[in-house]
Amino acid sequence: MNFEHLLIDNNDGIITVTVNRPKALNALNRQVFTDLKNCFEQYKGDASVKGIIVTGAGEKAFVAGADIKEFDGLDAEKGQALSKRGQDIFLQIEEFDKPVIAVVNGFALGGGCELAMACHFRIAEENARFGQPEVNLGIIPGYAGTQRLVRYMGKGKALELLLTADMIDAQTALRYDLVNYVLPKGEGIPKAQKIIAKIATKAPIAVSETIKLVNDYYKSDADGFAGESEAFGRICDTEDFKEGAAAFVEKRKANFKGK
Ligand code: DAK
Repeated sequence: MNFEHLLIDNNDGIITVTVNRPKALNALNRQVFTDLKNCFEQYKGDASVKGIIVTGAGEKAFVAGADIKEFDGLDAEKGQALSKRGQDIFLQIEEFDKPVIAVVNGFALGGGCELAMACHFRIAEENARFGQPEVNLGIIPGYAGTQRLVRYMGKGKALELLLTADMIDAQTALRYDLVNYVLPKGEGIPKAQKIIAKIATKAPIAVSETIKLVNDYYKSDADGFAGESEAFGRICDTEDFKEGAAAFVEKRKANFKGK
């Protein structure tokens, strides 16, 4: 499938999705959302896919926010519907069954920071800048920024960023637990590829159940402890569990099949 604003690279099952509107600093217009939705739908359940890296095209930006030039003509009803649509698409990313890593290679502002936060974790390159500047525009985050920012850095730091609209640099994002690594420019994608390749050697069902359970931690209606026990039971019935245990005893590498 071709996408208007996404570049796709498939490197032995590690998919790099590059938001490609560099002249607008990769701002998220409606078509980018549609492309992201179709892209994650296409790869979900594809056994050949090991994981997805999300990044931005050009030298300056990961994604500099929602496309401000599309804000005209919004009213309460349209605004709520658009917010829900964006949240649902970002949830689709968060609930993807393989690892999704954001490589933040420049500005990640507003919707861009929200996109990065929907990924399972984040690698920042040195020029990364994070912020939720919505209050400058008279709005609030609409793609779950008020929720996910608090999860990563806690209430005090999140509120300071949300209310001041200040940007933080990559090192501060590391201190705030928003990113896992800060690397020199150009080293983010190789690092993400290495992590995804490592995860791809593990049992796929165990990986997808773990992602789901960790996501459940943040859902008020999910009983994570019960969910873990149920998933553990299901996993005991898998061929991969038998293979993993047998490989350990036989002192060899496990050959997992995702069954
Ligand atoms: N939208 C559209 N165009 C953008 C853009 C954006 N968010 N950010 C940058 N651009 C465009 C600029 O207009 C400029 O285009 P031309 O003028 O050349 O045509 C080009 O990208 C290069 O930008 P600059 O010339 O400004 O580049 P600088 O290096 O000087 O500055 C900057 C970089 C990132 C500091 C600056 O571009 C900037 O402040 N950009 C805006 C950042 C921002 O405020 N982003 C929006 C955050 S609020 C919603 C739900 C959620 C949201 C909205 C609605 N609904 C449910 C309806 C979320 C809102 C946000 O994301």
